[in-house]
Amino acid sequence: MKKSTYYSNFLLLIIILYLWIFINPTTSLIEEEEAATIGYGYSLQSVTIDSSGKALTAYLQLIKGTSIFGPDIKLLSLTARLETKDRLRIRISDAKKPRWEIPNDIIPRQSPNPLHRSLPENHLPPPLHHQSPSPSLLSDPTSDLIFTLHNTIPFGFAVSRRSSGDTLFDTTSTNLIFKDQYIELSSSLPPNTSNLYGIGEHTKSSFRLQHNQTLTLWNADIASANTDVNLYGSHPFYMDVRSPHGISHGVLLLNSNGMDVVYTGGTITYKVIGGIIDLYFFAGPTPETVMEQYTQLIGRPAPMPYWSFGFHQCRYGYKDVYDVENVVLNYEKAGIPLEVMWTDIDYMESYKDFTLDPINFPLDEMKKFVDKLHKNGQKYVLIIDPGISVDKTYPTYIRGMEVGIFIKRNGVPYLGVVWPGPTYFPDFLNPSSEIFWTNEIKIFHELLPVDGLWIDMNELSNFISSPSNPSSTIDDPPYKINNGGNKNPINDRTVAATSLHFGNVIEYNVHNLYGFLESRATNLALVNVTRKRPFVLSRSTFVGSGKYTAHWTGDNAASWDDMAYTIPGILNFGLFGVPMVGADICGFSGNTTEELCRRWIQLGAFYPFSRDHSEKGSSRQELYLWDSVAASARKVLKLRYKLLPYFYTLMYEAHSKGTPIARPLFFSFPEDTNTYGISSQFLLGTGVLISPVLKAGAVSVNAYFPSGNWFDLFNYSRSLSVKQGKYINLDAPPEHINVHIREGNILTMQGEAMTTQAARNTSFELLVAFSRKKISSYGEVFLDDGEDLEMGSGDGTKWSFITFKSGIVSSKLTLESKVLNEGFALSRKWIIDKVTILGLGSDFKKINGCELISKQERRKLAVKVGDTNNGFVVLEISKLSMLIGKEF
Ligand code: MIG
Repeated sequence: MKKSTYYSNFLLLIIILYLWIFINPTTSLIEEEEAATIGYGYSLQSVTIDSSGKALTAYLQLIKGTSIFGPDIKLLSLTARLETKDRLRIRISDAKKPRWEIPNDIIPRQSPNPLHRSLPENHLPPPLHHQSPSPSLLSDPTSDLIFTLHNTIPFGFAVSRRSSGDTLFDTTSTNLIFKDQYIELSSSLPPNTSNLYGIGEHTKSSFRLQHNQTLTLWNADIASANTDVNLYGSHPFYMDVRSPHGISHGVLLLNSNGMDVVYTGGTITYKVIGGIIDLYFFAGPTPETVMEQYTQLIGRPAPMPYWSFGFHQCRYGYKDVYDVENVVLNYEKAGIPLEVMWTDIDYMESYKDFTLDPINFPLDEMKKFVDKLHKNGQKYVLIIDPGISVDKTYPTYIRGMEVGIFIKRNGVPYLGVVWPGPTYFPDFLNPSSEIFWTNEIKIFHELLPVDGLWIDMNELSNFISSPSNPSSTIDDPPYKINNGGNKNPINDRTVAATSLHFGNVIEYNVHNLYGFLESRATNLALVNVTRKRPFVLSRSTFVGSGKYTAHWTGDNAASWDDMAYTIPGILNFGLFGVPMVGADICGFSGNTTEELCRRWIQLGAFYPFSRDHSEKGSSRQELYLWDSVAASARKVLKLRYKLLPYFYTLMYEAHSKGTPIARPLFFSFPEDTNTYGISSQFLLGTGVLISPVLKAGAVSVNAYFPSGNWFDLFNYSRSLSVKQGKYINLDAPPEHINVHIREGNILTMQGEAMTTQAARNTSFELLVAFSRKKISSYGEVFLDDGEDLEMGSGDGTKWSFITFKSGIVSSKLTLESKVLNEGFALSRKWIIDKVTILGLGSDFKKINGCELISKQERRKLAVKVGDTNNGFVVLEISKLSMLIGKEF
């Protein structure tokens, strides 16, 4: 055969192989190859259940291996344990050799297995009698979760819900595969009743996961304008909301290795290239309780400073400090509140962290600028990147080399290229990195007192890809995850997988943890340096990142689609335990338009984290640049600032219970299955519904309203009475976004202002959306100084928590408060000056009188009866001047 024909045949073969892989995207090679092989998988070897009935250990013996992706591990140990009544953990690993597991200081876990002793080499566990028909059970009567281990060939397991008999997870119709660099675990799901949310980070058009897709997790610097590919963070967690009652549970595969999650609707299959199976089930049964249970394990979200709920302006490409100062000035002139001014990498000298460009951002001017911001009650945040410029005259580099802080490969620091050119990357797995990082931040903070830090490029992002080391399969593992949607090499534009971290841990295993670790180090550094509650914004995240950082959804484009996709993006991060999340308002890349920017600020004013940001070279998009955008911005940000106490109280709820700030509708309406598929609206807390315009040219919005009475927050007398949940076509003229409060909620609001600090000095207003159906309407407010390290802990002298209840008691309408820790609220002399009550029937047009009763006083109050609309009466009680810290 001539050489050329040989090659062309070879090429043809490769093309055929590729085509074959391509047309079979959801079935693995193993399933294909082994479909006909009988007896593949593992069999149970011995099962021990401890006396409490809450923990079980078994050994799994390989029946027959497969020939691809490397040799199978012959003996596995399995433990299952009800760690709490609401949490079941199933752990499967090599019985004889430790494998990579996420360190306990990253996510603290219980010791995996009270029964398991590492098996000595050459020792086999006693065989099980395979004909034994009875499965082994973990079924503790206090728990709603039941674990069943089936003694079949191959073995399988299932998790079910005691109260409903529903099967939550079931591996029995599939085979477990467990190799060094390939683990496959699959469960069947009831496709008609199971609704999955989560598994990210990806940009998606639909919040509910659609069937027949592969979700890849491998942190990458891929712009979020790309849909359905792996992005900056990895969260192998989903919530399963079961129709028709919305009974929910959560599932976490705690694993930091690269993976593909294949979801068909009828099955979910994890294909993981390392680590172990460490699977957690959270019993719910409501979405809120799933979040409470999930964040109990992974860590509760960090409290965010009060000021971070103000409006933020950023841009990549600000020319100099004067440019930035003008932006601040123009916001003021336009009467649009601006809380935080940001600078991107432009401020640095040659893109080196902790330096200032002496020409365009000279220290003296920057100091004056930051000082002026602070005097105005405003804040300043800037960006830092992980890559440290390799420059022998650069102090940060010199100090880093002295402590040997950088990730290594082949015995020397791994050399990458980022903005400054050649860079080394700090190894945040190294315990010394915290001292190093804190010191760098301290030195810089002494020069320029920044209020928060923005950490970018921490996937890790690298402008070059290193060739694989041919002598191992680490850089180029046998199973190719679908990196970048294109099965890109895992080394693609990141640090090589064979690089080494502290303790000789390979990058391969900890790649997805880098952003998490940098967030932790940055958070701790800010705590040490400022002694105030830190604000960190990280692009890359992992399970548990919420305890250290906020997140934005990265590089979207200035397009209508991308604006719409921010809603699923933000809702997902709520489920991931990162409630402080936003998206670049008006769009990052490409040129925005007046209309898009106007609609985007209308929506973005209600993101938990609200920041306008754009790319260098794109047209400028500060909100004051167009009159119509400025007018809209004033209107919606005014409402945001009035709602600041509500946002902040939701932050407190997130911090104490893990409940997201921005929530899917099914959190409040789990019995309404129509809410399961909604991706274009969201709730703030339980009762504020945001229904944005997401289409060019539209002046109305078709929005879904679950049953109940809803009141327009921009105009209280406009209301909707919805008997049964339905879509309603609402007017949405160019300057307007529909924001409604549902009956049964009481909002604690304050006045509008140009800064959060000024807003906090205004008096409170209670807005009661009265409910005739519910026994009482409810609301709460958390108050503290907004920047204490702790939020709501300690001896209670530094915070107050007040709840409000309203209902009809012996034919009188009442509103009462309960105050926990009155001291703090009283010390601030905060008063409630106004109460507005919506949703009363026309019988309230005539009122006999109104009285304020508290321990201290009893006085008559004047009530204004407002317009009747749609059969509702609005009552206003003003000039109340009652201390919020005193119960009434
Ligand atoms: O290579 O710092 O997502 O927000 O403006 C791009 C410049 C680096 C990516 C971030 C974006 C930021 C930009 N950064």
